[in-house]
Amino acid sequence: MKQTWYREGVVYQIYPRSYLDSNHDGVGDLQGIISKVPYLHELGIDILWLSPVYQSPNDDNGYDISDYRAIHPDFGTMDDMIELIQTLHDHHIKLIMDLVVNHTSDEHPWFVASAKNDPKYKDYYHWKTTKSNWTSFFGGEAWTYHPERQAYYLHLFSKKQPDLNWDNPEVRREVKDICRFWLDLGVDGFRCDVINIIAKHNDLPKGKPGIALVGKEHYFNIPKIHDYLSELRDDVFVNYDCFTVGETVMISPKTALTYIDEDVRELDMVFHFDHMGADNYFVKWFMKKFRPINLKRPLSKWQIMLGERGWNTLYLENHDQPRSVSRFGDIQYHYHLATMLATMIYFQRGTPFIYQGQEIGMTNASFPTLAEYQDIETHNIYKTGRRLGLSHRRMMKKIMKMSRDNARTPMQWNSQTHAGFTEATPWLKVNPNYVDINVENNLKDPNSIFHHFQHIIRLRKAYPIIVYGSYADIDFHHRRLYAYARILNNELIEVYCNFSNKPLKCPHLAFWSNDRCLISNYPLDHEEPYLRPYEARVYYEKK
Ligand code: TEU
Repeated sequence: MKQTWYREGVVYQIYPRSYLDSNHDGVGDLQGIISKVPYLHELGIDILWLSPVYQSPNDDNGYDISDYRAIHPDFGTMDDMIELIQTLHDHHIKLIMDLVVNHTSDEHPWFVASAKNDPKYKDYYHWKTTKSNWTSFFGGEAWTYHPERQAYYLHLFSKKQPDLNWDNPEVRREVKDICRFWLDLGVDGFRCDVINIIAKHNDLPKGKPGIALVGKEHYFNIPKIHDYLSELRDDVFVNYDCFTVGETVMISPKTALTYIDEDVRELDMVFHFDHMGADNYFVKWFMKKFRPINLKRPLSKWQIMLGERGWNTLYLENHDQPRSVSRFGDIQYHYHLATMLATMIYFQRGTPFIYQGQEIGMTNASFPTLAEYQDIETHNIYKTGRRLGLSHRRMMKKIMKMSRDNARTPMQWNSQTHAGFTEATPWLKVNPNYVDINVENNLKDPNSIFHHFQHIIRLRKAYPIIVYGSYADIDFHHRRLYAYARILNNELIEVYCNFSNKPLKCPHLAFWSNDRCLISNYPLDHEEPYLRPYEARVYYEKK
């Protein structure tokens, strides 16, 4: 497979509201991020993905954009943005922006004009005089009546996020202009928000009745999406040294290849969500007990199915998902669990994505009262659940485990007030465990989670086999062991992870000697072929 910087690079995602507040208003900002570029450089990352910093009424924390070419004053100014790009590039770090173009804010001038039936903008969105039965990702109906236009408009997310009409060539022209604007400013690519649902069936017909996302068959991966994305690629992306990663919801590897196959390349890689279903029935609010096999099965499937045809993204967390250490194992083994999970995922084939705070093992905040949550999805789902007759207690249990705010609490820099994130009142409460779990402690301790992440990143740079080697499972049906091999020419890597809080007998280890071990999360002080709780080991051999 062709070698490219975005395959070899490690990406770090920043949720700007929660990174670092430099001007004491309780909200993270661009100057805060700029001051931490040396920290990112020390960690060793190559690419930064910035969640939205554009002008927005913040109904969905910036995923509702009202001006694609302006920075929200909460975050700073365009000059700050230019300074950030420059500072990152000076440290050899590239930048990708969040491209949110399935919808805009209802306060975007296009929508305001569209609602007035302005001839230029009237077809920028999806309008209907009668609503259908489609439901929204955030719970509730996907259509809202607009009195001015006397019609319903479609919104697959909140009612302040009307969906753009991609059938309109003017909408596509606007999106291309926005992409060029940012690429010309020096950004190196985009993370494309919910990109596999931007195309909608022409007539927006009635959806098949179901419990979640009624109407989805009329917009998930429908054929014309490929016309839109190939147009974007040919008219914009091929002219720049940039890359795109699509956020593609509910997608199989086979369908993913229709976007990312080497011969198609409408997108360079996609995020899938199959492994995010390891503790739920694919709608996160329908929770079930976590079983390692339910994480291993989808991860392995994607490794094998994409094979030499497509490129994987490797992630366990982002701003929409609960913290991985609170989800995928026994948190009593915090250090070993966090480092085992990182070893398990980042030695696979693909581009690693680290979400802010994951490198120090940040955990779910699990706030016990609804008022402590800010997220619109959390509040909407609470209302929907209560309307369906679920008790307050039951809903809070779900929210404490699955709310997106679990991953959005401020970054924990040190053990001072508000974790060093702000001197004001933070927009979302800090997780009280910041006293122990923070960057300062991690940097001091040579055996910290941070240093384990740093070590993995260095190894990925030193051993191309970790990036480009092929993948094969070892002992696939084992329920507590996740083991796999990577192979490139005459080189071999084997990864062994104990996904349990008990010692695990692992006869394979007998074939390896300690001096072949590249990285582990326990001292290598015993010869017995077993793995300790949440132990991870990686061996390397060149024939
Ligand atoms: O997320 C899309 C998406 O599928 C999520 O809404 C998901 O269903 C939910 O977060 C699971 O809890 C993207 C963004 O990442 C998210 O932050 C936005 O809210 C959403 O699009 C709308 O732009």
